[in-house]
Amino acid sequence: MTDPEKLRRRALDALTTARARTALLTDCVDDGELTAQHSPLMSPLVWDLAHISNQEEQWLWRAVAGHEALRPEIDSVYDAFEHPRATRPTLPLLAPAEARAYASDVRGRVLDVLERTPLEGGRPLVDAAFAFGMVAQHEQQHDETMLITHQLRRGPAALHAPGPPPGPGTADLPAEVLVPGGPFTMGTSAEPWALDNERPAHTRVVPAFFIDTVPVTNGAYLAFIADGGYDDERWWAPEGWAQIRAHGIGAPLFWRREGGQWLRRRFGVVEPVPEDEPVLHVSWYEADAYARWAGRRLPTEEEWEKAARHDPASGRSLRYPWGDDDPTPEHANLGQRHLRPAPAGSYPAGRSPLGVRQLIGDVWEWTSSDFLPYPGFAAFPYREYSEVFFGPGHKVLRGGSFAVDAVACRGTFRNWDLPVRRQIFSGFRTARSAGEGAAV
Ligand code: AVJ
Ligand code: FE
Repeated sequence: MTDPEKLRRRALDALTTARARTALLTDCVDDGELTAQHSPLMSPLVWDLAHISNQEEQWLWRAVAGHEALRPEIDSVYDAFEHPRATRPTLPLLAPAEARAYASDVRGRVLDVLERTPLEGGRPLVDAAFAFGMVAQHEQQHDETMLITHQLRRGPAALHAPGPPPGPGTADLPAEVLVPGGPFTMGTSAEPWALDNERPAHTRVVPAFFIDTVPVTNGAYLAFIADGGYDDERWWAPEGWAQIRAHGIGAPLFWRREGGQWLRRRFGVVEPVPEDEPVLHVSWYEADAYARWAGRRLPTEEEWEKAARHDPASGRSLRYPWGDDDPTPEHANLGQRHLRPAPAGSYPAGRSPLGVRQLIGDVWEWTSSDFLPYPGFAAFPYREYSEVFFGPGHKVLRGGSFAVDAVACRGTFRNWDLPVRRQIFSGFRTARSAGEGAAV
């Protein structure tokens, strides 16, 4: 991946793929829906649309190519740190037609820059080869954010996609996999588009542990609900107990019980909760409570990454559970190809060397870990990507959901959020230290 022509083609491809998805997410609703705020947790879709292009302008047109701002007056409107999401509808936002015109103006200029910029021997402000990948990932991350907004939006479905293939199920799979103790390489110094928080590669010694072969399913989670899990304070961290009491929470977000049956709303469609699918839209507190109820715990972030990347045969850390090749549809459920996770046990070709499945794609997996810098961390290219979020307030999620594009997904990729969040495409799997507790 150091060949500049290959990087240029990959950047063009990543930018084009991201823009097609942005168009899909913003062309399927009318101007009223684009400018409306569907939830105080989210921006109006038209804010994301122009924010994507404002970042692209700042990093590629200005920082890499050295040009003046195209519209300096709008930078502050699209600065995520100046304006929290709840207040964004009150800003002087570009109207949908203006936002689209701005987006295509910026993209036209940026493609020109991509053609003419040497992708080796980076410029002082930002390394050009990295910057194109960062901008493509940023757009895809906001595409996932916009998909969350679509899920929160009321009214008939605006998005449609085929369901995932049925998959082989879990009958022939062990419930858990033993990951042997010892050192492994966590993080990366080699991936050209890895973000600052994934760097640098370093050695961690991880004691032996067991981890679930597949993510926790709706069926398993229903047993926790049926057993009174939401009414038993023993399982809950104090802040989690306070949250479920204050808001009357008794099931994952978007679920409701009707006539003895659990239903869920999914992108405008109400349907029975499928028992074989990984559970989605749970907070860190719900994941943590379930794990305690099951006599287990959430994996730490380093356990998760060791399960996903460590190859006991070579002692090496792989880019993905299946090896070093980029993801294909046989490996994982990524890229909003389906508007839901695939049944547990799917994608045998995507399993890790030890046999753990669906680590990449389907649902983001909560880990027990706080979001912290790796030893040797250096903020790059701006402190507000990761550094300002480090600390005990944010929990790490790993693996990526069905709404994550391959360009923003690696065995090393780290996501984070507040432990109360449930609108994100979050699920989990459980673990236990070797030699402790009983297999469930
Ligand atoms: C990494 C998903 C937490 O959406 O807040 C987008 C990604 N950073 N624009 C977020 C991000 C700046 C970020 N997350
Ligand atoms: Fe952003």
